[in-house]
Amino acid sequence: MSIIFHLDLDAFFVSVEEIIDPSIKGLPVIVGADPDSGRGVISTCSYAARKFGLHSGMPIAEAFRKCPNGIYLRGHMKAYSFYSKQVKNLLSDYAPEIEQASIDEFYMDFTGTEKIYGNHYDFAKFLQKEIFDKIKLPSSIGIATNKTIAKIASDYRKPMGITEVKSGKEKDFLLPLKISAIPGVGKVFTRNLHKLGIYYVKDVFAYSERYLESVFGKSGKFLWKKANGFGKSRLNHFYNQKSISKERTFKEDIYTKKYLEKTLFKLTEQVSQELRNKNKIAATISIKLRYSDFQTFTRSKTVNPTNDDKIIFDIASELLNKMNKRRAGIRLIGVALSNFKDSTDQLNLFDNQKIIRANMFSAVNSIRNKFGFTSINVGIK
Ligand code: TTP
Ligand code: MG
Repeated sequence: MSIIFHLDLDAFFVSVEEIIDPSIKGLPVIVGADPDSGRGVISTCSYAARKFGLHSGMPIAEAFRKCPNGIYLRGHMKAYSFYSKQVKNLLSDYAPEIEQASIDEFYMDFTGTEKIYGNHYDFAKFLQKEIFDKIKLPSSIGIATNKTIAKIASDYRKPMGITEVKSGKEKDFLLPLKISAIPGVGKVFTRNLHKLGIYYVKDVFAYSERYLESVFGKSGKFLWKKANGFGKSRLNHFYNQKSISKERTFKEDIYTKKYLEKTLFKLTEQVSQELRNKNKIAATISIKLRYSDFQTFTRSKTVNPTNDDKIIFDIASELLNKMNKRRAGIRLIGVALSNFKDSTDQLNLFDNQKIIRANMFSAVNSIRNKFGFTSINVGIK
């Protein structure tokens, strides 16, 4: 049985703004678009602002009507990334395995750690206090046997909450919750579920799995599984220590395919270089895309293990083309390599082409290690 913690920072952007300017603590603070512009939405707002009915994604003009005396800030993206890294570093000191799921949320696998850290609830309290004392950020933690329940649990009692759902109690915990508490059940799905009289998780059981699937397809099946307390326990390898990853956040949303491919090319060059420095070859190539509305997707492909820039880039761009079907702008792109083997396993001695490429890359590596990454460019297109 697994033990997964999900830690989510409370009102994250606002909490960072409160570190930058402590005089705004406790006030209705809104980070997002400029209300004078009349366009754009709230990124997030303080709990004091939430009392006025404000929330992430609300049009800024509506927010201003509801809360004209709020403090409206545009935000400091660099500071948010900096604090996010601080939190990750601190958690990495304790968590054997960690997956960062967004800028302010982390899954950690603490299976089998009771002997080292004591009971899970007290340890979660300790972690929460460490982050608050050392980084000055409030957070909430959910503890459960899988990722889905842990995420729902971290959201259950916010801010500065800790919720533990013991093994076997998953369904009891879920039944009284609103259907929208299930991650992935968005606005439109919620509205459609209301039409069937499904307002709470317990209402799902008025219908059979087959019926829900017949009405909603895959989403119906997904809903049934989640309502029954099922979820994954394995952390996503995109972020764990057994992978090499690089990502880039754009200042402006990107719509041009060419520019995305160029960025992807640079990133694959960098991860491949790091891979070769470690004398490894990787079998799994993953890419990650975040759209302007913060929806984030990853996709992976497993192939014959390689450390060859060209092969890695070709697979990464194939994944990109398969994935990028939406019209929305792209805010972030990332690439990760995982599933490593030692590079000595790789070469078939009779494969001359491979040996030539391997020798070339080894030469490129030593030049780059000596003179810096940009000292040499390898054309692979
Ligand atoms: P959340 O964790 O969803 O929100 P939060 O941390 O502000 O508040 P909570 O206490 O409920 O966890 O998102 C983390 C950050 O991501 C948030 O501070 C701002 C940003 N964000 C957006 O920019 N737009 C959005 O629509 C959402 C949901 C978040
Ligand atoms: Mg949060």
